[in-house]
Amino acid sequence: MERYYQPEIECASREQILAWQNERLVKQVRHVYDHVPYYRKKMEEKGVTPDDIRSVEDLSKLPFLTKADLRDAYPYGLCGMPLSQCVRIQSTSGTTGRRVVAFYTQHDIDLWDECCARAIMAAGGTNEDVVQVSYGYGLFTGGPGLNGGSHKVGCLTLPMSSGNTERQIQFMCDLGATIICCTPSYAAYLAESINEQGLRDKIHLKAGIFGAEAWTQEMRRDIEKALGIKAYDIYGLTEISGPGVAFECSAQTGMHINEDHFIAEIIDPDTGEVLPDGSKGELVFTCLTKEAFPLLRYRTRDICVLTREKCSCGRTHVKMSKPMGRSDDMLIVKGVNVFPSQIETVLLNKGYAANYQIIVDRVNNSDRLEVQVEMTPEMFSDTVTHITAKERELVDALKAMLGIYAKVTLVAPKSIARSEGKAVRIIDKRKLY
Ligand code: DLL
Repeated sequence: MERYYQPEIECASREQILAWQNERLVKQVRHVYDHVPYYRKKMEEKGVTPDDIRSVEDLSKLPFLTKADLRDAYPYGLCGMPLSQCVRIQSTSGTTGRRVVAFYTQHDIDLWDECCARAIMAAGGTNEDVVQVSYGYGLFTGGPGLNGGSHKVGCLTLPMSSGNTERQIQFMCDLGATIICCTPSYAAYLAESINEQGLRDKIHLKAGIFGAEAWTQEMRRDIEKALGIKAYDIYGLTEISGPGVAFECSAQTGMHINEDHFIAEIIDPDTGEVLPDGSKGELVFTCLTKEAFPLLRYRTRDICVLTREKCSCGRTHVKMSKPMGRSDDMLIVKGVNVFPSQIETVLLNKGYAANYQIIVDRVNNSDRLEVQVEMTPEMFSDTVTHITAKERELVDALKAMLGIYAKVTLVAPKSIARSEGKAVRIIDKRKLY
C-alpha cells in the first residue's frame, strides 16, 4: 500500500498544482525583487519587473542564477530575510572556491522537513519505524534534512551521522533500524561490512533512502540484494534546501519533484533555451515558498530528463530521471564527453562492485583515461594471465560504451579508500586552467 505524508498535495490534480505555482510565483518574485537587491539588479538588467510575471508562463522572462552568482553574492547577498528572522545556515561540501551558504527561517525548515517526510513515507516509513540517519550532520544538509523528516513522520530517529562503521552496524542490529539513510557509496560499504561479519541475519532493514551523489541502477540492484531491502533515490541540493527536493516512490522509476515548492525546468546548458518535457538537459529550479534563500531559476548543472507520465504510485508531481551527471563534472577526455555513471554501469554489469576510481591525466598533450577497479575476492587468487584477460575484457566494454580507450587496472580488494559521505570517484591530474 502506497503511503503519503500529505496526500492532498502529493496527489493533487495538475490544475491544482498549476494554480499553486501561479499564485506562489507571483508572490515570490515580488518578495525577491523587494528584498534581494542582487537579483533585483539582474531583473533590471533584463528589463523585467514583478508586474511582468503573472503566471508560470512568464517564468522564462526571469534571469538565471548560477553558482557564480552565489559566489559573487557570498555570504549574505542573496538572503531574502532580515538575519533576525533566520535561524539556520547550511553549507555545501564543495571543495573548490567559496562554499555556498544557504539560510533558513523556521518556516523554511518546517517545509524542508515536510519534503523529507514525504520521501520517508514514500519509502514505506511510518511511526513504527526506526530510522538510522547516517548522512553527515552539521553544515551538510543530509543529516539535518532526513532527521527533520523522520521526526515529522514520527519515526524513532537514530541520528548517527556518518562514520564509525562498527558502531553504525552495532546500533543497526541492537536497535532494530528498519530504514537507513546515507549516501549510496556508504550503503555499499555498510553492506560489505555487514556481510563480512556475518551479521546479515541480525539486521532488520527494509528500506534505504540514498542520495547526494550519482548512483546507477546496477548499484541499486547490488545494494538491494546485499542488504535485502528496497533502495530509494532522493535528490536535493543545498542551494534549494537540501535532500527532499525530489524523491522516489514505490515505482522506482524516477523522483517526484515537490512541485508545490519548486518549479522545475530543463534547459539547453549551452544556449539557456527551455526544452520541452522529455528532453535531456540541465535542471533549473525556482523556489516558490522559501523565505530566506529564495533562488529563482537556479541552474543546478545536473543533467536529467523530466516526465509527466502517470505514475503508478498515485502521485501527480513531475518526475525527474536520475541525474546523468553534471554538466560541469562531466569529463571531457580526448574531446569526448565521459560521465562517471557510464563507467559505473559497465563495471557493475561485469560483476564488479562500485569500488573504482577514474584517473585522468595529460601526457605529451594527449589525454589518458585510467579506470582502477577492485578485483572481486575470488579473482584475487587468479593467475596473472587470467587477470590480464579480465582487464582486456573491461577495456573492450568501456570502449563500446565511451567510444574511447581507457586503461583498466585491476587492484587488490579493499585497496580503494571507502567513503563515509560522497565518494571521490574522479582524480583529474590535468592542469587545464
Ligand atoms: O547532496 C543534498 C542531499 C543530501 C541530497 C542527502 C540527497 C541526500 P549538496 O551537497 O549541495 O546537497 O550536493 C548537491 O549532489 O546538485 C547533484 O549533483 C548531487 N546529488 C544530490 N542527490 C543526488 C542523487 C546534497 N540522488 C548535488 N543522484 C546535486 C545524483 C545527486 N546526484
